[in-house]
Amino acid sequence: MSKFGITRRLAWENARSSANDMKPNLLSILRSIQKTFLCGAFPEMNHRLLLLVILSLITANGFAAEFTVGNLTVKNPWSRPTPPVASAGAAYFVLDNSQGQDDRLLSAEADISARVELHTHLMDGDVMMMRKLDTIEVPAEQTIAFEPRGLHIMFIGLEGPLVEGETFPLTLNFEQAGAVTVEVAIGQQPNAK
Ligand SMILES: [Cu+2]
Repeated sequence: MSKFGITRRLAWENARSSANDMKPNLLSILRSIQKTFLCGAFPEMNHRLLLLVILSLITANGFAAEFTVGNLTVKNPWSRPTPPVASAGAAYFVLDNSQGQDDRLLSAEADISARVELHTHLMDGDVMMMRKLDTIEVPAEQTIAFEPRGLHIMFIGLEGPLVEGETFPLTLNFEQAGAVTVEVAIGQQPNAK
């Protein structure tokens, strides 16, 4: 929130100083027209818009989560809610190795299912198939997206449904960086950053 406030203030001051340089001062004329028509005619609408912007920022920030181990950062781990009868689920995140060395994801652990596997999707002819991987390469200076229809952590034999709004711990074991336990948020896919 504070970051946004500073950015907005800078943008406002830049706009104001460039407006001062203008002769004739078109921007201030435009602004007074905007003030008359927007703020004068629809004051409530402007307040509602501002509230919406603030709320969406709070929500976006509320979802942002980062977990660091060594030079690796796991960003925004999330999982889709599952229906009560589902026997499998998946977790996704962004794995940032932009500062690191070559590494390898060896395994994942969670106590929400009988088995936890590393998976990817591959095209088999026209059909997209899931494939179990023994390990996942994490090259230096790269960011890898675990996402629907791509790499994911697979939970097979769920103990219970994954409920929207809840979280669960997931441990990722890396060859170089070691183990990191992240908190997976069950819900919709967070905005990519
Ligand atoms: Cu899978």
